[in-house]
Amino acid sequence: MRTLIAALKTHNNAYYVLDNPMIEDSEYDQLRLSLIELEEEYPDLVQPDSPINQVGDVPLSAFTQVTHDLPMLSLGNVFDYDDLSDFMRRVNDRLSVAQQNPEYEMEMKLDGLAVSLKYEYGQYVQAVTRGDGQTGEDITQNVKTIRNLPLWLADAKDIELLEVRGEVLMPKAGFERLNRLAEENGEKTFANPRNAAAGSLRQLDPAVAASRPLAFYGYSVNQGLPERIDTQSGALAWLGDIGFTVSAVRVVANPREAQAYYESVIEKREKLPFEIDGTVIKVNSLALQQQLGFLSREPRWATAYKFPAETVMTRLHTIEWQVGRTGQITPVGKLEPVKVGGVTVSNVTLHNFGEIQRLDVRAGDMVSVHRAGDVIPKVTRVWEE
Ligand code: I6G
Repeated sequence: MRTLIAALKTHNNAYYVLDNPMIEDSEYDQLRLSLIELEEEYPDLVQPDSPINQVGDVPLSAFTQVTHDLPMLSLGNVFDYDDLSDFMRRVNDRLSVAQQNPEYEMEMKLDGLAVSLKYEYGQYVQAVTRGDGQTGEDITQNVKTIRNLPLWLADAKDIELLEVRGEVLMPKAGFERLNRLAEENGEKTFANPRNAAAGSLRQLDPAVAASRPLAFYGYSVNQGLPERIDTQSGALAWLGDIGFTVSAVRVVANPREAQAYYESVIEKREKLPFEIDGTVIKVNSLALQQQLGFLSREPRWATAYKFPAETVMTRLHTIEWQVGRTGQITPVGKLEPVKVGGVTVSNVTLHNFGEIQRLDVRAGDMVSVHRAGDVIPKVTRVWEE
């Protein structure tokens, strides 16, 4: 049973998190079946971390509201190097001379949904959405079906209450598969992986949630962290050690190093298996975090260093017809200039008359313009309302 569980965990991670299956689905099913048979034969030996009961309980009629022990706050934003330096200067202003220029921890800002998990003596007991920050919805049954979520933490069996927060997301490949399937079945498709993840967590039937390719990435320990751990980077390393998936961490010393990390993440962005919308920078020392505290609803010791928006709204003033060298006529939308993907855009190709008909776009419309990476900007939507 232990061998089968270890193999299933490896393959769940390869499939749901890395999106790189190592065996055929039929072989995977065979492994699962072998474990189910052993569990039926030896019910007393069913292991607490068995992935078999991770496929969804009975449907709910509604979600219960749960008040967070500690509020789930949000992060402030910075968008460029100057804002980032200002943030780090403001941190310094609140620290003593001896505490100046603290170490910072950085990680990617995953574009998912924040959830709070609770484990009692190592056993998974609850998952709650962020909600309004004070009160969220109990989504314990749905989150339980997430394949890379540890249900049993052997290394935390002596911890009365462990609260881990993190992000539930749908990897890009799983999202595309899900939408392709929905299209084939004539069902509604999701606009993006984040919406798909949100829709999956809101399912009242956990069996539906179980069929969705979701993953959980931990980003903080809010209760029950062993006392010997005194940094955010240490907390994440510990989460990784006890069985959680966590994203990679970089410790930086100054704004230049922070900027270099941010730029290295932008470089990697397209190739990542999931969507991100920036990076997060936190004072690494947990004691200094405590000392710095909060301003209204945001921590003073952390901020999101966001990527430039890739989809923005603007007005399409007119449509002009350009005649190319070969005589081909191309409609070009003249936009109210707008910053998208880090550059200012004032013209957008509408390709051909068919595209204008498809979008039903007219002079004077409010439109969404999308520009990602080096790809030319395009109109993705017309806002009729
Ligand atoms: O919304 C968030 C995403 C990622 C966070 C966060 C985070 O750390 C990587 N950290 C904090 C402290 C908060 N929100 C409030």
